Amino acid sequence: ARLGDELRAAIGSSQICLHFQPLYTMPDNQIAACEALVRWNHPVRGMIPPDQFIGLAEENGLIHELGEWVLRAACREAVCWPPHVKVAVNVSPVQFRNSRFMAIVQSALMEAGLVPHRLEVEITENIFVQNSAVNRDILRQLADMGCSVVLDDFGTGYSALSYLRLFSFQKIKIDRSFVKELPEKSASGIIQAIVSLAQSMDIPTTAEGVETQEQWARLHAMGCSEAQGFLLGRPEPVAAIRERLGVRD
Ligand code: G
Ligand code: G
Ligand code: MN
Ligand code: NA
Repeated sequence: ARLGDELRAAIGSSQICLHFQPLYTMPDNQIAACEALVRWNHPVRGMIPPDQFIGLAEENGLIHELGEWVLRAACREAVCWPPHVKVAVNVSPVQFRNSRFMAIVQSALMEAGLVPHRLEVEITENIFVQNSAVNRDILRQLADMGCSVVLDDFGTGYSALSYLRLFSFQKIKIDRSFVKELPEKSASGIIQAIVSLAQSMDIPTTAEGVETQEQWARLHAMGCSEAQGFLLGRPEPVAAIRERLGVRD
């Protein structure tokens, strides 16, 4: 409960900030997008990683406030970047339960002056677990607005393949747990199957967690569209990502 109270106070303060990690096109290595990853620099505990407070925020409802802050801050940052670079924002399925969710997205874009096609909304497969009619409707509305809807961490969650047909996605991110095992044979098989499935639906794929040149080469050979990972770029603070993008202040 204490950490929850501290999180409530931290949202909107300088303790919470965004880092960004680039997604590179394959094979020509251009930055296609940067993913916003939230950070909590706690005055006593130091840097708390998101997997230690996103779950808490989902439980106590603070994810609505935190998620709205992330969305607005990410859109404001992205307007400073070259216009071909998109911004990817992780959205918790819990945020979809807020009836104001679509209004918040629209307002974040408007306020920042960011065109909708520069926003990629990353959602995990957990989205399929509850209330799929409502969720499907929200994904459809996001896509109709011009945003990209991205299925994150694909292959780890609850998704049946049929969901890929029922929901519309503009991109699929292959979970890093598979990429990590490359070139091991069963991981190769799974990745190849995901890429082929996505290609058959005209959906591009991003491989997450690319750490070695060999992994990169294999993913390219398998037809992956984008790569993200420590080989290419770690999550970095705003100033570093601007420098990477050649933004002059
Ligand atoms: O940043 P890190 O590399 O440690 O991310 C760990 C996890 O936290 C990832 O699964 C990522 O998707 C999630 N995460 C990071 N930032 C956000 C955010 O702003 N909102 C949500 N819902 N999840 C996030
Ligand atoms: O689930 P999501 O993809 O949103 O999570 C992003 C998380 O993955 C962040 O915590 C980020 O630091 C981490 N990450 C990004 N690239 C790599 C990588 O190449 N290797 C490892 N081990 N983690 C990575
Ligand atoms: Mn993500
Ligand atoms: Na992911």
